[in-house]
Amino acid sequence: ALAVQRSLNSQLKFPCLDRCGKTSQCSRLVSYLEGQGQSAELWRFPDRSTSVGQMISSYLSNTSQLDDHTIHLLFSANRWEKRSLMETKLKTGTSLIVDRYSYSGVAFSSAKGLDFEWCKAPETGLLDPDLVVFLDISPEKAAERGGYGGERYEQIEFQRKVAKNYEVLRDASWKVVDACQPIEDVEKQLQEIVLDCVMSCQKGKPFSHLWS
Ligand code: 2DT
Repeated sequence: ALAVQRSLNSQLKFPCLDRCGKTSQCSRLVSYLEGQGQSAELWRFPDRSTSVGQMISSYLSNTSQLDDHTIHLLFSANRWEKRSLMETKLKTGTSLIVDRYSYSGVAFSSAKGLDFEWCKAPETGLLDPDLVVFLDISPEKAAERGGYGGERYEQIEFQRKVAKNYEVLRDASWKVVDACQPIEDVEKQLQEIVLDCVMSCQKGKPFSHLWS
């Protein structure tokens, strides 16, 4: 039964370095899917609207300090608190375009020196995306794009470590799109990849869970 209900939806994840353009591409994708007659929603992590999300937000803006393990678990908790809603949306036929997910959680926290497997552990059991798209940009190119903002992590040395961790996490199923191309080209490629995924999910596919 799950597979049948699952037949109308898909969830797609975008882990990336900062300033690769993922946030605007994600919202363009939602509009595109809607234009194709699909029900779609834009989600992002961290979801700063919850009380856990507010703790994360003040940490990111350097308003509060937290132990590296503690903030890692909060990022994870922020996904867990949305997990059942995520499942409900997917089961009722809405595709979710998710701006960052567990991959960012692992890539960023392990860039601080936390053990890679320890970082993966709390993500175990969250829904596995049907598609992961990596918008590829070098930390140097990303920094040239108007520079990094004032948030924690927006520093080139740190982003280099994050980029290395994404390489470790990346498997053959990830779609990699060159984020240095003109915005319209990136957009076209994403549309193709994503529509393809949404269509193939309509044929019916059971939920799977991290880390499969
Ligand atoms: P945005 O700039 O996309 O709002 O991200 N991050 C994100 C983590 O360290 N762990 C996580 O689990 C997630 C989802 C990446 C805010 C910053 O938060 C980092 C950049």
